[in-house]
Amino acid sequence: MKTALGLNGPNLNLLGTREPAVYGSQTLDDVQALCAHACNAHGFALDFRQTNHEGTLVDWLHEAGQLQAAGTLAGVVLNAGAYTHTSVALHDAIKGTGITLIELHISNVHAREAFRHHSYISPAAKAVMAGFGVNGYALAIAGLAGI
Ligand code: CA2
Repeated sequence: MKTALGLNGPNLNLLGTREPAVYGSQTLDDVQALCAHACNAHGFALDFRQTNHEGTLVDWLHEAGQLQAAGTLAGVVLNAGAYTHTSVALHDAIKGTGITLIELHISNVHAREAFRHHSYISPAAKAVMAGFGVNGYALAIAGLAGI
């Protein structure tokens, strides 16, 4: 069975506690349950994580690269949070590992502040998903199943 890796960056542990108009009212635990359901439907195992640290995300992307090399990675769904807009290190890690990765945003970043319009992740990603709320995670997992 292949593994889908759900990686979440800074402040996403706050989901469901503030800014419900932007991010909805579901918690990250709810999102994990939603992803587990989607993975079950598509025959994937789920590995779901969150960190507030950029280097930890880089380490996890390298881990994903090892799974990909072993043929056991379905793909990565990455919500890099604000690091999306700042991190050359994440860009390089995705490029360097050659992993299949979907960039995900809960909100439609293009309808928000200008500083959220640029992504260092997009040029290295297979696909980009934004604006579907937390249900976008399930849609992204379905997308991995179709690749
Ligand atoms: O829309 C998304 O998923 C974002 O990746 C979320 C990031 C933001 O910096 C990106 O521009 C778009 C922020 C995640 C912080 O999430 C919070 C949730 C509830 C309360 C406070 C922050």
